[in-house]
Amino acid sequence: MTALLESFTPGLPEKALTAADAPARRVWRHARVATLAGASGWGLIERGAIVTENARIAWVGDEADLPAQGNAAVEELDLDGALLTPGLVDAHTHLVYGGHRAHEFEMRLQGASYEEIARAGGGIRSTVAATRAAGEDALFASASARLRTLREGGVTTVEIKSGYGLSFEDEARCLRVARRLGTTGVSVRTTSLAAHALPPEFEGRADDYIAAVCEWLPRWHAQGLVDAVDAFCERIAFGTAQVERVFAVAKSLGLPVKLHAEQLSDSGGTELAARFDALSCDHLEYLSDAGIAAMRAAGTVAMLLPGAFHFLRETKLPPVAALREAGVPMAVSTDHNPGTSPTLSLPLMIHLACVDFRLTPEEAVRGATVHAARALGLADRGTLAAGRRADFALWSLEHPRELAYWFGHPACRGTVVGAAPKDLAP
Ligand code: DI6
Ligand code: FE
Repeated sequence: MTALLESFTPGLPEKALTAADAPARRVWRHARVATLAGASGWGLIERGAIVTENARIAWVGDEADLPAQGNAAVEELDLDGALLTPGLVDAHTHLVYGGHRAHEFEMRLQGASYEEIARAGGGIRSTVAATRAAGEDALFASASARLRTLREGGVTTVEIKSGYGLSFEDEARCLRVARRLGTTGVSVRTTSLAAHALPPEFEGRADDYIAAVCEWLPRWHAQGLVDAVDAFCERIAFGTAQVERVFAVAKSLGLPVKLHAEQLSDSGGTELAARFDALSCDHLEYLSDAGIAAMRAAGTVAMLLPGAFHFLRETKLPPVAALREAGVPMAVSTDHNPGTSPTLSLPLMIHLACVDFRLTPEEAVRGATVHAARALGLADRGTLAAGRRADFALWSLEHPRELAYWFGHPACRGTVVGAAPKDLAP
């Protein structure tokens, strides 16, 4: 039996075992497994084991009940008592961009508001300028370093939005970079967020910009660059009528939609998104009761982003108790971006979701696994059960509630994506 946690050390290049050098079937023994497979509870198996066939889970249960493996070539891996959870899913990031905005952070600490900085031409627009100036390889290099940090925090699936190019070619470049990031050991879903802000060349012509986005979307889609469509519905960005035009094109292409909604004000975006059966509505600090009812009826996930709440020193809380009461599933993600949430730790967001938003540890961990997967429309991950993808995170923890308890230092020992180990550390 291979002592897995000794055979993969951090800092080495990827040691992903490929189909060519590994048997199709693996038995992962000696782990404390939190499956999250039921409707509630951790699904904890104290002395657990998992059998994988190629990239999927074939069996999960108590090691004492492990089915006989017959004569098939099987690789046995000893997980040394680590806690094993579903790989974390970061379902809302803006990972591809040039530069950073530390100077605006200082301005805000001096009292300037996010909206004031945006209206004065800073904010998203300053990142657009830096992104346009960066070549594809430079964007890939900076984003892949960030992605590696996310992965070191247990992330095995990440959604990556465009939205800092804001022209046909600049958005396409960012989406190509996002696709390429999917070859580095994390599953990637791409989202077009061309309707993020008005680029300077369209100043005063927001409707013309939206018309351009509606023309560009089918072309990005034809290039295989887009899995979903997002927009920023806000008084400093686009109104519901403009977002509706973009969503209509998404629908005609068969692409699911999601929306940055009610982050700085109640703009009614949630109701619009629900009419388009949105996968998720994101942020939601200013969400109304009508918005909650619309999400509930549409089965839309409430995507909570405590990093942006913290970084903007927001005081208005998203209506978590009402969402819980309505049975709207709540997801938790990083919203990694240079303007409002420059964090690369999803476990830290789990902690903040508990302390600031009052989620229970179990809700927050489900929010970063099961419900985040649902927010991406992915039914094949987020829990550990037969038939699901073999995407795991391994932790030096005794109980999954500790994912919410410790904060600011990673306990992740490595990840497994599609049954292939990634940098597992002793
Ligand atoms: N809401 C956000 O929090 C980010 N985008 C958005 O629509 C912020 C993006 C930025 O400031 O660069
Ligand atoms: Fe965002």
